Amino acid sequence: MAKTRPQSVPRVLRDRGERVEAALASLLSVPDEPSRDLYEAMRYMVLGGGKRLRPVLVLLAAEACSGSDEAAIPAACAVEMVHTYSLIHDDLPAMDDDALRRGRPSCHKRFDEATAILAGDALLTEAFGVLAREVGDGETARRLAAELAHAAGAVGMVGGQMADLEAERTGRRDPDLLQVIHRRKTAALLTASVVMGAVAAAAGEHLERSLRACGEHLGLAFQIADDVLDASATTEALGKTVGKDAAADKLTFVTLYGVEAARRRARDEADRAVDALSPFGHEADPLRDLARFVVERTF
Ligand code: GRG
Repeated sequence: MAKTRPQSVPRVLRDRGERVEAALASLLSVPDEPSRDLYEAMRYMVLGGGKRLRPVLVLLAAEACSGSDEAAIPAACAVEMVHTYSLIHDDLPAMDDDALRRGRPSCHKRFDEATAILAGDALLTEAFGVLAREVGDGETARRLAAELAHAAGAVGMVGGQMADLEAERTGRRDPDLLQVIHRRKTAALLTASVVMGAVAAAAGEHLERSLRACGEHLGLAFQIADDVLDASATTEALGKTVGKDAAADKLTFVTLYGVEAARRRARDEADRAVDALSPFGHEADPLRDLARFVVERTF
């Protein structure tokens, strides 16, 4: 029998991404009540493009553990809601002050600042509502919520954003600080994505530990590649403003080590992410391919 050809990564992202998008559209249907504008803003950002990397990681990690997509979909949606909230708030004038996101006007430009703040708040809250309502088993829902809260909060993404702002204010240039910022601000949520896939699939401690290690390396690889793209890609290709790191003299792998060294480090982290998947068989191949893709991507 002819061997089935593996799907290319962009196709995996598109197929699984569409599944997640359909679930998100249904979870965020617009109610017939006064807060319609709020839902419009939430839907504008959540359903407005994006690579869907984090929710697809949830699904691929679950598949690597022989779990079903169906069981992992609520976790995938919750992660994408938290990620989208972070993008909305990151674009605000008090943060990165960016007018473009996912190839369209950012949320506060399309609506207004107050609506954007509230849309972000509502998405963050709704993410935990989805886990509480849509995950059948109570203990699994509790573990998913704990993992997501840890990754998104003060010791994770929000803490990383704070450290990033402080580095900008103080002008501190320190490789250790850079690692802390990248691990918290970006890698924490990517790590949570693969761990949540394992939890949704009831994979057990051993596989969960391997996926956590994979996520930590993949998360760092992703952010270093993002630093490289900011210095080398176009605004059209990325759908967000490029060249901001150099303009603001931000602390990144590129501003600290240069583009070529940053590329090498990103590839090294991606290799480590793949190595961490050694306990898995072929069912983890899409995850391995995605880890490699993260550093070779052009968007
Ligand atoms: C709470 C006021 C307040 C603000 C929070 C949490 C936060 C602000 C910011 C989070 C930090 C952040 C946005 C990190 C950037 C990580 C990153 C590279 C995002 C881009 O991810 P992609 O490329 O985006 O996967 P798409 O659009 O494809 O989903």
